[in-house]
Amino acid sequence: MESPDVESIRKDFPILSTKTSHGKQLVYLDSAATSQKPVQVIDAVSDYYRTYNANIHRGLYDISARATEEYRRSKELVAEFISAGSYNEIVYTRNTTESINLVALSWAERNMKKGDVILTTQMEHHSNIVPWQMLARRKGAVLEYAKLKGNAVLDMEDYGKKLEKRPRLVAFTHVSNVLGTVNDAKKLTEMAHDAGATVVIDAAQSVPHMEIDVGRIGCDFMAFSSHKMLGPAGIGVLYGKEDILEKMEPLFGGGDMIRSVRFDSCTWNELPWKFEAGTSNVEGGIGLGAAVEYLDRIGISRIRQHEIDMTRYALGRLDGLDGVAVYGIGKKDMTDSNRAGVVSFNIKGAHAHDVAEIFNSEGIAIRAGHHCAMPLVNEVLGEPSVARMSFYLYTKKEEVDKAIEAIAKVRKVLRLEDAR
Ligand code: C6P
Repeated sequence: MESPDVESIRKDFPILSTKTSHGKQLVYLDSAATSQKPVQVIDAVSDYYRTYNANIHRGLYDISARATEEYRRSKELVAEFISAGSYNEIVYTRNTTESINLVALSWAERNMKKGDVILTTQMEHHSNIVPWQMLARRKGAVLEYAKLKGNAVLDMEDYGKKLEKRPRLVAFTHVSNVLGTVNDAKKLTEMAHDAGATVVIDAAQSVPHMEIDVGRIGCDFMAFSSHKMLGPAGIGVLYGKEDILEKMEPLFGGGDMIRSVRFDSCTWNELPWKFEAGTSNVEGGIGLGAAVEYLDRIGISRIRQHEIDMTRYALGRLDGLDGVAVYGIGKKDMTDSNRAGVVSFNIKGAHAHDVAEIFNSEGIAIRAGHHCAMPLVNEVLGEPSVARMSFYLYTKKEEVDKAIEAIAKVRKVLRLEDAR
């Protein structure tokens, strides 16, 4: 597949030509935390504020009608992007976290009871652990974690064994934000359905980076965030199968989510509006729509291929570096389908926070810490923290090279030569 033209893509991202406080060219290797935004998204939000800022679903005048139409259109774009049946299945929330909590507080609250099992995995972000722990506490349900194999991939045998407990709900991440491991979402979903479970997929790290077809995967719910896919922060998506969303109760009550209200009763609005109480994040929706159009124009499969290339290149350059531990699937086991553009590492003798600070002095933005996956980082990998670089459509090989050079600088500054 033809690679995207990274140099011309980079011209769309104003931030990538800025310098950091150290006078260095910004090298942004933290797209798993949040992506940068192209001018097309910035302009779409600015255009809304400048030319048709109005509340939606309310005004009987031109600019409100236009805002309403653009907001609705963004849902159509998102629905098409993940091959949902229609935009009725696209509920806007604040982020992935809120989307998962919506499932926990609405669907699970009504459909789960004492003793029911919730199955998740050991490679989850806190967003896909804490809501289930809270639910388990409220309901007296039991939370189980499928183990990892070789600290890198899901142990399918253990997953299968835990499914024998016939969980009511299975919640797993499509891509780990620490290991970069890509789970086989379709297979995990099929197995969970065979065991009678409802399936929630945390797709925060997959929807921005790879082709997603919710119909093919077959999941019941999928959660993701706009800010990780070139769109604005403060808006996220909960995809839900229409028949399931229809049966669910709204989480919040108020304006816009109702059809009619009397002093003694009310009825709900149709999907997806029944889950969106109060004034919406209109600019967020419009920006997300522009982000999806941008991703579509470049082509998500080409973006995925570029990230595979960057990841292979980074793993190759890290391979064999003295005193550097790399987490997740290694270079020799990496295939075109099992790893995403997230590479976590540690330098022996250096705390990951020191590593990130020294990288910063070179203008390189990476993340260090537990990455909101404390059970995975602390209890499975046995590390207090890890450093992480992550890639996107605008990442260049030269930037990976700079990161590799920065590793040498870390060793020099911290005088680690003797620690080999
Ligand atoms: N991970 C990272 O640096 P929100 O914050 O709701 O937009 O996304 C939460 C979330 C859920 N699942 C996965 C797999 C994630 O990676 C994230 C966000 C960021 O890794 C911030 S902690």
